[in-house]
Amino acid sequence: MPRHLAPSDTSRRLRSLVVAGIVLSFVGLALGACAGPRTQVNLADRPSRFVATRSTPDMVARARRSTAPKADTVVIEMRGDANGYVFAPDTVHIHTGDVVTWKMISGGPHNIAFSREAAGDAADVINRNMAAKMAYLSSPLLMNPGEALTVPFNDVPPGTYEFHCIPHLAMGQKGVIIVDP
Ligand SMILES: [Cu+2]
Repeated sequence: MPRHLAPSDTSRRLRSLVVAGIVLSFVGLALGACAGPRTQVNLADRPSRFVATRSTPDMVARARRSTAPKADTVVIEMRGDANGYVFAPDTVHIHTGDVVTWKMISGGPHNIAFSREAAGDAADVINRNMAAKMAYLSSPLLMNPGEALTVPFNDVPPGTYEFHCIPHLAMGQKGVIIVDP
Protein backbone atom coordinates (compact mmCIF):
# COMPACT_ATOMS: atom_id res chain seq x y z
CA MET A 1 0.00 0.00 0.00
CA PRO A 2 1.42 3.40 -1.01
CA ARG A 3 0.61 4.88 2.41
CA HIS A 4 3.05 2.47 4.01
CA LEU A 5 5.78 3.12 1.46
CA ALA A 6 5.50 6.88 1.64
CA PRO A 7 7.07 7.64 5.07
CA SER A 8 10.37 5.88 4.38
CA ASP A 9 10.49 7.45 0.93
CA THR A 10 9.83 10.85 2.50
CA SER A 11 12.51 10.47 5.15
CA ARG A 12 15.03 9.40 2.51
CA ARG A 13 14.28 12.56 0.55
CA LEU A 14 14.49 14.67 3.71
CA ARG A 15 17.82 13.11 4.58
CA SER A 16 19.25 13.91 1.17
CA LEU A 17 17.89 17.47 1.44
CA VAL A 18 19.65 17.89 4.77
CA VAL A 19 22.90 16.41 3.44
CA ALA A 20 22.75 18.69 0.40
CA GLY A 21 22.17 21.63 2.71
CA ILE A 22 25.18 20.77 4.85
CA VAL A 23 27.43 20.31 1.80
CA LEU A 24 26.34 23.62 0.32
CA SER A 25 26.91 25.34 3.67
CA PHE A 26 30.49 24.05 3.77
CA VAL A 27 31.12 25.18 0.20
CA GLY A 28 29.77 28.58 1.12
CA LEU A 29 31.98 28.78 4.21
CA ALA A 30 35.06 27.71 2.26
CA LEU A 31 34.43 30.30 -0.46
CA GLY A 32 33.93 32.99 2.17
CA ALA A 33 37.14 32.03 3.97
CA CYS A 34 39.29 32.02 0.80
CA ALA A 35 38.06 35.19 -0.78
CA GLY A 36 38.79 37.51 2.12
CA PRO A 37 36.97 40.56 3.40
CA ARG A 38 35.74 41.74 -0.02
CA THR A 39 33.44 38.72 -0.22
CA GLN A 40 31.47 39.81 2.78
CA VAL A 41 29.85 42.50 0.69
CA ASN A 42 28.88 39.90 -1.90
CA LEU A 43 27.48 37.60 0.74
CA ALA A 44 25.30 40.39 2.05
CA ASP A 45 24.11 41.09 -1.49
CA ARG A 46 23.04 37.50 -2.03
CA PRO A 47 21.49 36.29 1.19
CA SER A 48 19.01 34.02 -0.59
CA ARG A 49 21.68 31.45 -1.45
CA PHE A 50 22.49 30.96 2.20
CA VAL A 51 18.90 30.93 3.34
CA ALA A 52 18.25 28.13 0.88
CA THR A 53 20.98 25.89 2.27
CA ARG A 54 19.51 25.74 5.77
CA SER A 55 16.87 23.14 6.58
CA THR A 56 14.46 25.07 8.75
CA PRO A 57 11.50 23.26 10.34
CA ASP A 58 9.31 25.12 7.87
CA MET A 59 11.24 23.74 4.89
CA VAL A 60 11.11 20.25 6.33
CA ALA A 61 7.35 20.54 6.80
CA ARG A 62 6.95 21.77 3.22
CA ALA A 63 9.06 18.93 1.83
CA ARG A 64 7.01 16.45 3.84
CA ARG A 65 3.75 17.88 2.53
CA SER A 66 4.87 17.92 -1.08
CA THR A 67 5.78 14.22 -1.09
CA ALA A 68 2.95 12.90 1.11
CA PRO A 69 0.06 11.11 -0.58
CA LYS A 70 -3.03 13.36 -0.57
CA ALA A 71 -3.49 14.00 3.15
CA ASP A 72 -6.89 15.20 4.26
CA THR A 73 -7.24 17.89 6.89
CA VAL A 74 -9.95 17.71 9.53
CA VAL A 75 -10.84 20.81 11.56
CA ILE A 76 -12.05 20.50 15.14
CA GLU A 77 -13.39 23.63 16.83
CA MET A 78 -12.65 24.46 20.46
CA ARG A 79 -15.66 26.13 22.02
CA GLY A 80 -16.60 27.36 25.47
CA ASP A 81 -19.81 29.24 26.17
CA ALA A 82 -23.10 29.03 28.06
CA ASN A 83 -23.66 25.60 26.51
CA GLY A 84 -20.46 24.18 27.95
CA TYR A 85 -16.91 23.39 26.87
CA VAL A 86 -16.66 21.18 23.83
CA PHE A 87 -14.64 20.02 20.88
CA ALA A 88 -16.85 20.17 17.78
CA PRO A 89 -17.07 17.61 16.35
CA ASP A 90 -15.97 15.55 19.35
CA THR A 91 -15.33 12.44 17.25
CA VAL A 92 -13.54 12.37 13.91
CA HIS A 93 -12.44 9.57 11.61
CA ILE A 94 -9.16 9.97 9.75
CA HIS A 95 -6.48 7.84 8.12
CA THR A 96 -2.79 7.57 8.88
CA GLY A 97 -1.05 10.62 7.45
CA ASP A 98 -4.09 12.91 7.64
CA VAL A 99 -3.84 16.21 9.46
CA VAL A 100 -5.99 17.44 12.35
CA THR A 101 -6.29 21.16 13.05
CA TRP A 102 -7.81 22.42 16.29
CA LYS A 103 -9.20 25.92 15.94
CA MET A 104 -9.87 28.16 18.92
CA ILE A 105 -13.36 29.68 18.65
CA SER A 106 -14.40 30.82 22.13
CA GLY A 107 -14.02 30.36 25.88
CA GLY A 108 -10.26 29.80 26.03
CA PRO A 109 -7.69 29.04 27.03
CA HIS A 110 -7.98 25.61 25.43
CA ASN A 111 -5.37 23.03 24.56
CA ILE A 112 -5.25 19.38 23.55
CA ALA A 113 -3.59 16.62 25.50
CA PHE A 114 -3.43 12.89 24.86
CA SER A 115 -2.90 10.64 27.84
CA ARG A 116 0.07 8.33 27.48
CA GLU A 117 -2.12 5.34 28.38
CA ALA A 118 -4.81 6.22 25.83
CA ALA A 119 -2.24 6.73 23.09
CA GLY A 120 -0.68 3.34 23.82
CA ASP A 121 2.17 2.29 21.57
CA ALA A 122 1.58 5.36 19.39
CA ALA A 123 2.30 7.81 22.24
CA ASP A 124 5.87 8.58 21.17
CA VAL A 125 4.83 8.93 17.52
CA ILE A 126 2.00 11.34 18.32
CA ASN A 127 4.26 13.28 20.68
CA ARG A 128 6.87 13.60 17.91
CA ASN A 129 4.20 14.80 15.45
CA MET A 130 3.14 17.59 17.83
CA ALA A 131 5.38 20.45 16.72
CA ALA A 132 4.49 22.73 19.63
CA LYS A 133 4.19 21.32 23.15
CA MET A 134 4.18 22.49 26.74
CA ALA A 135 4.63 18.92 27.96
CA TYR A 136 4.73 15.35 26.65
CA LEU A 137 1.58 14.82 24.49
CA SER A 138 0.26 18.21 25.60
CA SER A 139 -0.09 21.22 23.30
CA PRO A 140 0.39 24.84 24.30
CA LEU A 141 -2.65 26.81 25.42
CA LEU A 142 -4.57 28.69 22.74
CA MET A 143 -5.72 31.99 24.22
CA ASN A 144 -7.38 33.91 21.39
CA PRO A 145 -10.16 33.16 18.89
CA GLY A 146 -8.66 32.33 15.49
CA GLU A 147 -5.54 30.65 16.87
CA ALA A 148 -5.03 27.07 15.76
CA LEU A 149 -2.74 24.13 16.21
CA THR A 150 -2.11 21.36 13.76
CA VAL A 151 -0.97 17.79 14.27
CA PRO A 152 -0.18 15.51 11.33
CA PHE A 153 -0.99 11.88 12.11
CA ASN A 154 2.05 10.62 10.23
CA ASP A 155 2.97 7.04 11.12
CA VAL A 156 0.11 6.77 13.64
CA PRO A 157 -1.38 3.27 13.34
CA PRO A 158 -5.14 2.63 13.18
CA GLY A 159 -6.72 2.97 16.60
CA THR A 160 -8.76 5.18 18.91
CA TYR A 161 -6.98 8.19 20.36
CA GLU A 162 -8.73 10.14 23.10
CA PHE A 163 -7.76 13.70 23.88
CA HIS A 164 -8.95 16.41 26.22
CA CYS A 165 -8.48 20.08 27.10
CA ILE A 166 -6.44 20.37 30.29
CA PRO A 167 -8.07 23.62 31.57
CA HIS A 168 -11.57 22.19 30.96
CA LEU A 169 -11.13 18.49 31.63
CA ALA A 170 -13.38 18.80 34.69
CA MET A 171 -16.05 20.34 32.44
CA GLY A 172 -15.85 17.32 30.14
CA GLN A 173 -14.12 18.91 27.16
CA LYS A 174 -12.96 15.72 25.47
CA GLY A 175 -12.71 14.28 21.99
CA VAL A 176 -11.73 11.16 20.09
CA ILE A 177 -9.73 10.71 16.91
CA ILE A 178 -10.28 7.35 15.27
CA VAL A 179 -7.63 6.38 12.77
CA ASP A 180 -9.36 3.94 10.45
CA PRO A 181 -7.46 1.12 8.77
CU1 LIG B 1 -10.76 24.10 26.90
